Amino acid sequence: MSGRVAAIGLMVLLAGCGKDTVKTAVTTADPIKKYPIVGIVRKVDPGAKTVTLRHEEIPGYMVAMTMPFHLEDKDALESLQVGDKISAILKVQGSHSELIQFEVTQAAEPQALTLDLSGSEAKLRPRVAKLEPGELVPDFTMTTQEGTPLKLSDLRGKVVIVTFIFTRCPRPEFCPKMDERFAELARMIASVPGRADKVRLLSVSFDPEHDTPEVLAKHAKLRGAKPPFWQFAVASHEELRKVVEPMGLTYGPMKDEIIHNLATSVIGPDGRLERRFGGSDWTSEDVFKIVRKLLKN
Ligand SMILES: [Cu+2]
Repeated sequence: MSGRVAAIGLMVLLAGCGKDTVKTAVTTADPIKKYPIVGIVRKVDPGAKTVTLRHEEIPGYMVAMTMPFHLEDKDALESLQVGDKISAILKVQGSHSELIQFEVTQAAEPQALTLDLSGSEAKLRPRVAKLEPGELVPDFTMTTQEGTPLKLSDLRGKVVIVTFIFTRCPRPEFCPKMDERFAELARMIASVPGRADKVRLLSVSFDPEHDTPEVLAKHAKLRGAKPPFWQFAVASHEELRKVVEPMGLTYGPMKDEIIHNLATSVIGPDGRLERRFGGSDWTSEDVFKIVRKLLKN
């Protein structure tokens, strides 16, 4: 009897702490942890309630990197600019995390302008770095897991799906997730005899310091990738510079910290961008549909 009274007492006590605390504290046994976070806004998605931050190391939690965070603060989501410096508290409970006490500590510099000479009159316009669908994807040279040089343009005539990874990636929702998606896609595409010949899956490492062809070959085998259909490759930083901005990839530096986002592109047989996916907010079915459409044309 006294035990039950104590339990009810505890619930009342918890109910007094605030709605959020009670809901999560009662439904899961995971403790709430809070970490101060500072970083720079790289992308804002008010619809998805996420802000992508390039953040500094979070001591005791994670190394510096660029990744999306959940943010409920509607005002902040609507007024944030890319380049804003922010500080917040990262509240983590089990697999759920979100930013609270979100504050802009320094507003972004005005957007970079570029001289546009394409029209009849020269004009200044905001720099557009990312490729739009229909635009030719710049060529670059890689080294495959077999140690062979490979240019993106060598794959002209095939539907090419490119993503960027590095094999040391510790975060399951990042590079390992891309590997998983590609494995699924590979299965879907190869389910019809002959179709795999018309498609190439390309996982390009941006970690040439570590991802040698030998390392990639081992990794590819673990992931069930069979070249040339699904090929792992690595490119130098100099070569990557040609495609990083157009393909929407952010990465580096690679010494003590790991910073990158996810960027996956579907390229048509004519070498033009069909569709670009940022983050992991897409499914293998999404890409498969596009591949089938491209193969019909
Ligand atoms: Cu990663």
